[in-house]
Amino acid sequence: MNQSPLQKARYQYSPKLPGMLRNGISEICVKEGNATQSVADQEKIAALFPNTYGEKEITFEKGENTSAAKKQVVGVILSGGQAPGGHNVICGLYDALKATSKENVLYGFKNGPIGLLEDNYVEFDDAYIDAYRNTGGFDIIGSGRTKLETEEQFAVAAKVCEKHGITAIVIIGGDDSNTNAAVLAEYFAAHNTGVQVIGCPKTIDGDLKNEDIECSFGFDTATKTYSELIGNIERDANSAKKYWHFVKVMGRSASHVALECALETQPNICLISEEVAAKKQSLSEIADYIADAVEKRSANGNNFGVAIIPEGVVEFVPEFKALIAEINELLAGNKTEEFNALGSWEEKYAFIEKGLTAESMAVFAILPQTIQQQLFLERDPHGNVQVSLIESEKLFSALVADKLAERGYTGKFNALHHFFGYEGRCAFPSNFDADYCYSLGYNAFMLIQYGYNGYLSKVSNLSKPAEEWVAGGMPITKMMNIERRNGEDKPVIKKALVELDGKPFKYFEANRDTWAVETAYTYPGAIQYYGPTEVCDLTTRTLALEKGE
Ligand code: FBP
Repeated sequence: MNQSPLQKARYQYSPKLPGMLRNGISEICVKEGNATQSVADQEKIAALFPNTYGEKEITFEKGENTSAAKKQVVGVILSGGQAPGGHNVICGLYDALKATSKENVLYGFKNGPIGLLEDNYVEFDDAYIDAYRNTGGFDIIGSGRTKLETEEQFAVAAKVCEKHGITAIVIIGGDDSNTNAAVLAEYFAAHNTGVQVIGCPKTIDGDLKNEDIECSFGFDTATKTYSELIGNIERDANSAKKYWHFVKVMGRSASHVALECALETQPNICLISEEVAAKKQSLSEIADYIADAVEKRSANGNNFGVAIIPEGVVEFVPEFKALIAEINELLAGNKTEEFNALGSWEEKYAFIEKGLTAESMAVFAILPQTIQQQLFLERDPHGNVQVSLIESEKLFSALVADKLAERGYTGKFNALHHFFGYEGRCAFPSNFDADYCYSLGYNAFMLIQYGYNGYLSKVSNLSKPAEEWVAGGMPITKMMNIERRNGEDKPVIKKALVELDGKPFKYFEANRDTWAVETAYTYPGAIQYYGPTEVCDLTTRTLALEKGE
């Protein structure tokens, strides 16, 4: 394979471990803390996890390693969307495992959780691992979105583990995958399989975080990548002074990515979905808010701007949510065929008009026709509207154009559109993500070696230099509560949305009116892998603000 100069150089990078893990495997001891409780619904969660609930939080320290000598055969799985650093989790895991004993084995199950069920795997060796050190992507073994959640699947997983003599499974995934990791851990314990399960917190969305997990890996690199591009666009906008750029950024539901990019680049507008929901903002109100900025800037001679739109925002607009629910109902079952049989858009429109309530029709009517049609064309296998495919950046620029026209605005408003998502998911991990991920993997092996089951690999104190990071583990059940999912009460890890009373949002809120009117852009530039520490090892503004820095 032809390698870029950067890839060759990154092979030589040595990821930084937390100080307490730097003295070699024989010098890592464990300190047990207090017994834990789930964040809510304690009785219910305890009843669902009789074998793994209430375990102690643990921290690793420098000291004599007292773990039992045992051959470890570990299987690792990458689950869900790509996030920069996944390869380094596997590298850290492999290095710790081999440093403990050359006899230890690491298998990678291919293409996500399905690899475990289909017994589709690769056995890692030095050459294989070395080709992926400090690189982006999940192509080392591939990823997938199959969920490991049923008893039948767990039974198959147990058989596969037995066949290979597997002692532990490491699942690298987001909130859902780690929820399932906890359920699998409980199953393995209840069935005396002797197989441990350890999770690692992944997702660029940044929504797997809580009082124990300061951030999921990949968020740092992905937001730096988007922020670089947004900063470049801001500079272009400020040079040409003729376009308003509407930039949609990934993040299925929570707006952490949008908020971090706004903190990095100080755009004129950034919508925060959680605020839209809290204030029950309508599409019209949001369009008014953006149009106000367009008018004020135009009055100052600035016919340009940058607006960041979080991917999931439309689902947080109450009236839009109601519209989607009605459309799903309108086309349920064989009504889709009836709809599709209608010839022209006019006929379809009349069908829609007849089927929607007056409130939802009023919302539908103000949408640009391309968006109206998207709502009926893009359906998932269950026939539901695929909200994530709605081009919300185009939706909002069109609504703003309509608003301006209504107001009799005579200035200029030329919109351009962008979507940044996949561009950031497989970038070479920043030094932060390279170090954090390697540490998560290394640490996951220490949790295995010390016999823990149903734990999330935890590395904290992340806003400080890696030397001061704290390595340990937290029972996954501690992060769980009961939520209603598909009509059933389920134990799940609570998804972290942007907190409107949190410091990152408060900082943004305190500054955004100025940023809306003035041109206060900041240009983060490309991720730097080599150079001054204050440039290369810096983590996110979100984390710094959360830590009061
Ligand atoms: P994970 O939650 O699995 O990490 O994936 C996050 C994400 O990148 C979202 O930001 C995005 O909405 C989604 O995946 C896209 O999914 P897909 O890769 O299946 O198109």
